[in-house]
Amino acid sequence: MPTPTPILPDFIAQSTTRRGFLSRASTLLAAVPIAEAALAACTPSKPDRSQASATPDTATSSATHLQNPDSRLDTSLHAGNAPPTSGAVAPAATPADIPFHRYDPTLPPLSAGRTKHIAMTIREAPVRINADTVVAGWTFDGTIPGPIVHVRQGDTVEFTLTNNGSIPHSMDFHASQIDPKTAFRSALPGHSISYTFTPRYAGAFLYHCGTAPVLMHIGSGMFGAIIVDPPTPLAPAREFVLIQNEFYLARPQSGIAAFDYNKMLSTQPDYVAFNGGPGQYQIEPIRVRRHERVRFYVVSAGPTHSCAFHVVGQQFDTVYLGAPPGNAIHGVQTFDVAAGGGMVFELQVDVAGEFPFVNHAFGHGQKGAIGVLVVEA
Ligand SMILES: [Cu+2]
Repeated sequence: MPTPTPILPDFIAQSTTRRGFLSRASTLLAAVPIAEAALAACTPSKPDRSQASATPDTATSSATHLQNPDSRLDTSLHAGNAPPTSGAVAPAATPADIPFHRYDPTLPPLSAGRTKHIAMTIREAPVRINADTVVAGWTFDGTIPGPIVHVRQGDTVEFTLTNNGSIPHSMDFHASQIDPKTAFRSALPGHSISYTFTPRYAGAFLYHCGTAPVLMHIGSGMFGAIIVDPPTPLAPAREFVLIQNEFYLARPQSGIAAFDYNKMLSTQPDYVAFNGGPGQYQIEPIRVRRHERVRFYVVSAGPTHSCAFHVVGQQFDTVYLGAPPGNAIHGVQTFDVAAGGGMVFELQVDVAGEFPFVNHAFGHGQKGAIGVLVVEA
């Protein structure tokens, strides 16, 4: 285990209001290089061009003059200015009181109407990822991953992000095609940003915080999936979303593990998980019935590794390489979903049994990227 290092909660109390943040900022930045790096990455050297064309922030002050951060700063950090360890914030909490919540993998139904109003709130929250481990998450809506978003190709998605955290954050929807400097700009604590997009392609897409260092923000829990249906619905199926991610953890302080940025750079995770809980679907499997069509939307959040998705004892009758229903290939044993990518897998099981679904890159499967599909007669 690494040498323990200071965690931000030593400097940040429970309050995450903008006023509280600003009053603490100078002390915080003097003591915590990574927070400084994150803030510096989000502070423009020129006036914010996004103000002219983007939906204005809901709060008004000079603090709103933010521009999209530049993820090239990841490289500069690696080159010599790497932070000591974690950039995560461990909120005040008693780990024993934090229950484990199984992340429901079921694709939520489409809501009515062609305009989808999606709102998320960024919160620093302790999250239990298994029986032994509570992490100091940076979250969308308090969970890792954030909520599953389900829309249709051609919908108008009106998105609002409210930052109740202590440093700037942002949102990058891979289902959008949009000017990232405008839409994916960072929101300071206490502020909101809004933008609108129309998904042009169906499929399984990642969303994530895009504030630099992106590695740290995704690595600290800021990711999720947006599922886009094609105009003509696919065949009826039991539909599940699996988002793979890695956890790189520092030694727990008071029972809560912060995230370890240098470990993220090393790309050797402590855990790899589907939907934020290593092995959670071994403990409580996904259940379907014989002959039901099963559709997995598999998204690799990373921050670094891909997912060689495989179901033991089965083959996928269909894998969509791109937007379904096109680009289908058939009779597939394993297919790799790249970090930052998403793909759609289908199978139909005609025998009852227990079928593990795994990342067949077993160094990652062994670290928790494994679950069980129970097929009942
Ligand atoms: Cu973030």
